[in-house]
Amino acid sequence: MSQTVTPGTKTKSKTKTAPKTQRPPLWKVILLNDDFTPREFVVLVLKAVFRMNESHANAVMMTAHQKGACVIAVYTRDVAETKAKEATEMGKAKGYPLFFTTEKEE
Ligand code: TYC
Repeated sequence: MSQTVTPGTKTKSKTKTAPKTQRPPLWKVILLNDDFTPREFVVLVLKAVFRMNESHANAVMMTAHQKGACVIAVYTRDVAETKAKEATEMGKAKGYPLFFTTEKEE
């Protein structure tokens, strides 16, 4: 069997296949509301650990305050877990119940 192939011409099926490069799964960091941590302290932690500016940190803090929780960012699992732990520890060091958790993004 013979087939003429023009250089640079695709002879295979045009059906799209999944890319070979896999992106790592992402994990959400979630801020939980509580009745004790001062609002200003939550904002301070969001700015320090999650590199948020004042207005974004305020908006995120208020969403958690009003709705009970707020997804604040997505990272690879390692980074998400490290930041959640670090931020929770900052509250703990001051005696506050401030809590950050992580969840896999589906
Ligand atoms: N609810 C707290 C208060 O009224 C403030 C707060 C907001 C705490 C968001 C945690 O994730 C939080 N002092």
